[in-house]
Amino acid sequence: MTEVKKNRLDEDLLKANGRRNFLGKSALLGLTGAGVSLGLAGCKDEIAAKPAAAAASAPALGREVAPGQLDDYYHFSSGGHSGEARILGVPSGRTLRRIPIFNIDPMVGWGITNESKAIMGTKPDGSLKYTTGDTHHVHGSYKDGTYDGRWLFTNDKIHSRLARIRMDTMECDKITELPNVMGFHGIFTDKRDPVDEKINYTTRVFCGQEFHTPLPNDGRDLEDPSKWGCLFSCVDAETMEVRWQCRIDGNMELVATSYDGKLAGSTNYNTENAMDLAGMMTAERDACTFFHIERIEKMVKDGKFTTIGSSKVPVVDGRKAANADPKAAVTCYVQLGKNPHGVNASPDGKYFVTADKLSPTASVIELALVLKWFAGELKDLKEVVVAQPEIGLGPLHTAFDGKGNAYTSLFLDSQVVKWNIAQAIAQFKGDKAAKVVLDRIDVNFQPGHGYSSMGETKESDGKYFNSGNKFSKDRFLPVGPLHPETEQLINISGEKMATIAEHTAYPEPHDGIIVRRDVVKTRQIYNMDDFPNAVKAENAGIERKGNKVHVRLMSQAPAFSMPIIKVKKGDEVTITLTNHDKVEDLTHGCAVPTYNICFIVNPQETKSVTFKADRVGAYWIYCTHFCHALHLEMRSRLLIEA
Ligand code: CUK
Ligand code: CUA
Ligand code: CA
Repeated sequence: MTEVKKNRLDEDLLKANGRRNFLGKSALLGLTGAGVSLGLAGCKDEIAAKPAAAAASAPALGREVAPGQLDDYYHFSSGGHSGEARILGVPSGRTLRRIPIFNIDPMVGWGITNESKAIMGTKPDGSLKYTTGDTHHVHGSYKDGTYDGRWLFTNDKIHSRLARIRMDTMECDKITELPNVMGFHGIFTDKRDPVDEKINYTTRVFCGQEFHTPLPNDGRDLEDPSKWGCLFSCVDAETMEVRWQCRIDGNMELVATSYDGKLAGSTNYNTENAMDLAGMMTAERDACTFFHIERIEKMVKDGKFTTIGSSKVPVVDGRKAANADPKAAVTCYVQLGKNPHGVNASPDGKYFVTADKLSPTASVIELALVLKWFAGELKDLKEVVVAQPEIGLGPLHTAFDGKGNAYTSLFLDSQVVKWNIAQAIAQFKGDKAAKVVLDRIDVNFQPGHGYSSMGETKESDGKYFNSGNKFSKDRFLPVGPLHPETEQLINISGEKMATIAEHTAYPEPHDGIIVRRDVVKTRQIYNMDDFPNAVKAENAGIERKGNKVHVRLMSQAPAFSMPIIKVKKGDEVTITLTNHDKVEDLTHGCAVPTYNICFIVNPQETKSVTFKADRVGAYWIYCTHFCHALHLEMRSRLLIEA
């Protein structure tokens, strides 16, 4: 029991003692290095008071989560061109769940059942419109500046779609395709309403467009890039409808939102509006484009917008030429380093920090000054950049510890660098004694995103940092030419960063968030009445209407409600299956051999599939999910007669 406690972070205890005070105790014991302070952070005083040697000999502190014990954090990760999202445990690194979104997943039946197809979107013939996707960023919904555990949102870069995941079941429930957008990359939820004080939660999701295209993309202007453009889209978090779009100059990479709800920003690496690699690197400086949310919504309200092609979504002009007057502008373009990549909001709500990829700098933008510029009270927009520390080569993304420090991934240096924001500002003002860079750690290898525990909220707690490394090379057993990627967990609770663990990731996660476990409240059993097509004893059985046959089936371990199902060749068969087991973790499967059908039903859940019975014969419908000692016997005969 003691062993287990040692590795647990106890939030209440931390609060009661005060983190600084508590970590101070660890420091007094002379404990530095991998995971030690993390491991001790949650233990009772008598454990902390143990001799240093005893504590130091504990195995892999901060990483081990004993059998049967739970992780302290959820790690919600994107899955790149796998098209899915994932849930891992922190600090164990255990994979807890994969959430299919834009991909097909036979384990759950995503892309196979009628219900999932309706969410994914179908062509007139009923087949899926798309079966591929590329998820880069996962962000949660907010309330009072921190996660409210309601929704996750993620992007599909290939087909410019935004997906919503409900966090009680961890299932995708809506997907929206953005009109006239290609290369939808950056995404961020808003954190409150810019106007209404009472709306202190997420109502919008902002989506950036990375690849400019003709607008509309209907064959016109193919040879005239001056007419191409990029749209910043605002999606309603509740209805998932696109509220408005804002056309800008250049492009959009990552997106960030301010804690007051007033501003969104997006890095802009192609201010050149170039068509090729060389062209996109000609300007010595690029920009972060800022959006004044309240003003854009006012313009939409006042009818000051256009529409593009067949889309009815209002499009506001955010290009430079139309936004020269600060007092009326809906956008501004803040100059910073060359080809910037990430932009992240500091948890104190004061700054956006950009990682200037092709410059060795990060840029710190003070948001109050951006608002001052929009109010016409700042002479020069350049003044909003209050620091630009040199931190290393290939900076991509920045995370925060809630103690004033930033952690930026350096792709080219293959490092994470810890630096202090206040010191960077002092240095920018001329303080030669400022100590900006505090620590560096090598990562294996070449990091993309880095993110910290609760780091994108006001509750940033400075414990864990995950480095999403793009190459693993020789770190794991070789498995052919395709290597896994590395998620490298780093303890950032002390002065020095220390690696706790490395684990593999199936390509290719980009970004993620690390969420305290108490934020997440999942349900274990569905409510049967939430499914309008639920099969109950009174409607179970076969119903025929012409050549349309509806098989209403129930499952209860270890049997399906019908041992035999007879249909005729040429019938269009719909099987609706409701799982009547009301026991936690008692899931059944349903597979139909040679008909390409495979899905599961969780306790009290209903799903359906439809197929054409175009081949005669006997087919054993069987349960795919081990559910009972008689799981293998859980089958039903489908007889398709000539
Ligand atoms: S991007 Cu991949 S490492 Cu899509 Cu957020 Cu930076
Ligand atoms: Cu039901 Cu296996
Ligand atoms: Ca550029």
